[in-house]
Amino acid sequence: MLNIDKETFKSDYIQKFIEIHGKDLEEGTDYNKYEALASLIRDYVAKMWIDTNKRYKENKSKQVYYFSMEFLLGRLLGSNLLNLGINDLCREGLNELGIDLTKLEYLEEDQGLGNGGLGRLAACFLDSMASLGISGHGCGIRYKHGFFNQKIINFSQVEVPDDWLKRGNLWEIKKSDKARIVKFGGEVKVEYIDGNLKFHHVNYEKVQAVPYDMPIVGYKNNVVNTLRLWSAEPLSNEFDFSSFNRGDFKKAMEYKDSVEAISQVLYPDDSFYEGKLLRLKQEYFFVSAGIQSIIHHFKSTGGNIKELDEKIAIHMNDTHPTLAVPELMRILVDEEGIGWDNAWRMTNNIMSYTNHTILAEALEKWPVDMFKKLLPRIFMIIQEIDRRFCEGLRNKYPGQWDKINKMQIINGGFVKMANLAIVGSHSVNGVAKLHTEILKKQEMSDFYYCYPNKFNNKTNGITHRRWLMIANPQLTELLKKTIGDSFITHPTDMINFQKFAKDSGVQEELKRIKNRNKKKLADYIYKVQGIRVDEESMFDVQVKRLHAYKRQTLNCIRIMDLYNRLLDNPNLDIVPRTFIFAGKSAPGYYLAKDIITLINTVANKINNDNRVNKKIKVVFMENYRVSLAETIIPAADLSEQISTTTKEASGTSNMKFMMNGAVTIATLDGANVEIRDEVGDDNIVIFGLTEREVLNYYKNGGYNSQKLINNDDRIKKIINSLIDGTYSKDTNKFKSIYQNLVTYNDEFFVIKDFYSYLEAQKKVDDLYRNTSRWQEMCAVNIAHSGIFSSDRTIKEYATGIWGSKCMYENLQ
Ligand code: 26W
Repeated sequence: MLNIDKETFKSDYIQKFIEIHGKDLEEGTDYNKYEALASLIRDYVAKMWIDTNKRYKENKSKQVYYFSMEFLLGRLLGSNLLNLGINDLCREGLNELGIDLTKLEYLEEDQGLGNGGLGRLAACFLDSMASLGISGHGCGIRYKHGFFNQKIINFSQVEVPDDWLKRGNLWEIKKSDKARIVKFGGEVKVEYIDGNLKFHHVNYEKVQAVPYDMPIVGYKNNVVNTLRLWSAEPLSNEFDFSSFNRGDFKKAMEYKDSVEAISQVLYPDDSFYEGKLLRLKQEYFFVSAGIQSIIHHFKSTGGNIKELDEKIAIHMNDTHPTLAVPELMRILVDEEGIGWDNAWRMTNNIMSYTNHTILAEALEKWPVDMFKKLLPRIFMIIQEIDRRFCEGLRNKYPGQWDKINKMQIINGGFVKMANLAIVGSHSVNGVAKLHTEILKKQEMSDFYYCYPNKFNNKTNGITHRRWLMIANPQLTELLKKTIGDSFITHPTDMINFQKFAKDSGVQEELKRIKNRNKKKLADYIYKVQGIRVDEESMFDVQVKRLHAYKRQTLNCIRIMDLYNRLLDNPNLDIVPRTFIFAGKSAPGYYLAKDIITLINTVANKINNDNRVNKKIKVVFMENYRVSLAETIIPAADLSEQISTTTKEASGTSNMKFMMNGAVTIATLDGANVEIRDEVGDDNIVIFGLTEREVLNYYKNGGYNSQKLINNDDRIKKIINSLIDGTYSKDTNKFKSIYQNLVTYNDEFFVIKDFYSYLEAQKKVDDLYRNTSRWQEMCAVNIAHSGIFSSDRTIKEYATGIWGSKCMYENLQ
């Protein structure tokens, strides 16, 4: 914890301001003031950072490296102030200087280097590792452009590039002296020396990987870990200067552009794999640079390479970093001269892998021809891994060719990344109990029966520091007042709040807090979208990536149905609701984009219809991102977690909502199941097909959406309104959605679950009308949310997978 007093802070701040801006504080813009504050905080952090690294070196503690293509950090000023323990002090100090800290915090650009769940999970994990005193660091890519900004124009999504670095990033430090070379293309020459094969990679193209380090501050524990993000930069001596001098700029520029392209932009695909060469380049680029730098650091701090697997652990966040397996083998075998068997044993001990989705279209597989050309030596190593693996399989399963083919790493002209990740790791985990069971029994069953001990579950979590303490300070205060502050370092202590669930004073306070958060959101909605919403209405929220399996369509068609019913019967007795949506679609995912257009079109119609707009309003909030989530989630009454059962691996917004005292309406999918187990059936509203039913339909058929629609006038009316001009004169506009539900037999059972969903929504209305009962439910949800802190998850990873220790006893 940083030890400074307010006066010192104030004078440091003024000094810093003058130093970086060369003018007086009074002359500065708000952004100047933000810059001075962030720079000062970075200075404060710097010493702790150095000390932490010294301690790690002295204690020879095992280092964990979390490899991820994505880190969705959001804003950092607030979380750094909180974790340093100087939030209040800074707020007061700045106040005395006439500066509003909150205003400065809002000026920070979100660091949006991730798509959704997987990237945000990585960010929560970094926060928890540092806060638990685990020597765990992130390794990823410093994309020049993060996830695109979403604008809604004419009711539809338009993508605008994210230029988050335009004013610089005050949290990073460029470490040019730690740059590494990553090799692409070329050929491999084989030599036979003293009875051993030697491999020489020649004629390759060199790409320079330059690290930018960011401090990851632990909560009041003097720990600062590192997030190292790699940027691709051309090497000046790789330019063909002779051609440059001859005026052939083109060639030189081509090299420069092709290198810079590697870290230019984050792929905006979520759960959808495209076999793009540039993506494969990105994957090898950061993994190779990361592993090289780990080995270099290990050796330069006196480590013996033969003990590498006792001293480091590398975690692969989904299959995107799987080339870490052959890259580590390459370095151990080709560069360190370690024999294959030993290198393989060590690699296996070091690597672990998390699967985040069972969707078939998300499985990465690279065409062999493309792979071989880009990474010739890595390809050879994978071939050798595969050869040995299949030899083992043939002994174990003689004659079972189907099984062996399915498990093979290189098969059917593709390199299958999940197979490589499983074979190369000592641990494979799913992200919620149900998801892990599905992996074991269905998607990865062959591997599970082959290596039952590798498979384990680690239910996801969220950092309660950002998602409760920063996002909802008033609720945090209420918890401190009622149960003390032990929950901050021991989040499962939140269970003590259960005692207050029926306390009318606490219930009233909970309602007051929610109302304040709702007012804040309502003001924001009015400010940015010009829509006035009723703060007294129930805020019914679905915010997440747009995806057919997440079923924003189900939510939307029940709103269309409600609209029909209100028009039929203006006195219909319902709880007034504001339906809030937000989320981005992948730019090439046309169905998801059409769903956004539909929601906005329905919103426009309903919001402008005076017959109904006192009772219901629909808002699609533009540009969903971490900072917006921090405003929306604490204001939600109802959390929509309505994916088709079996499809959502875990979900993590479900945990964020619960922690902020929203009630969940959910299918028994992903971590919803565990939330239900925690809070009990009385404190969550469950609907829809079960896992068994869904899997049975997928396996044996028997579902016919057309029949259901044709036999039901109410459903028929809604579905037809997609194409009969009710919502758009252009009757083709929502045809893709219509066809999806009708012609293509509704892959995600929207129609099948429709009535069950309506019934559940009716139950929500009834519960909400009973204010005391509703507040009790909110309190129970808050009390049980502690187990979904990522501190719990990370402890499980540390003890169950990485074999690393928490440094601080009080956090055990
Ligand atoms: C290569 C294309 C691609 C891109 C992203 C494939 C797969 C992904 C991610 C794994 C998708 C993702 O973010 N999955 C989400 O991970 C969360 C964290 O574990 C879970 O909570 C979500 O349920 C899961 O959808």
